[in-house]
Amino acid sequence: MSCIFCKIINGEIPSSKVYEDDKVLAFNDINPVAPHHILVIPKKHYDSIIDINDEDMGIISHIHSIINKIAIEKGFSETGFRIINNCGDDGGQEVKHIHYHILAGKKLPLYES
Ligand code: IU
Repeated sequence: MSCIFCKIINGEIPSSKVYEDDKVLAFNDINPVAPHHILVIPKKHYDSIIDINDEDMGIISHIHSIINKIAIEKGFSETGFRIINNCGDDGGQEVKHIHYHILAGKKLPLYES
């Protein structure tokens, strides 16, 4: 198993945990691009959204409910924040284990093209 995020999930590689339950893990990004930069990932490996079938799509709803929880707990819900899911090479996805970025703590620039 070579997936680096799977190794973070099973504790082979340490992470700065923000939240964990039986289905998801949230941790601080090692290379933050904003004052707060958190990644939320499912514990089950999927390369990207394209690999999640209708039956398993509930995990995306769960991830979003955890993003809400984190945003409220950390106060991002007051100031605003951004959720990003890069998908595939052209989408800028470097780690092929689906993950949602939460960016907060500054006024974020509008999208780059
Ligand atoms: P991307 O959407 O695949 O481009 O984002 C991958 C993110 O994973 C990126 O922000 C990295 O800094 C982050 N990351 C990490 O937090 N810990 C790691 O061990 C590795 C990447 I590799």
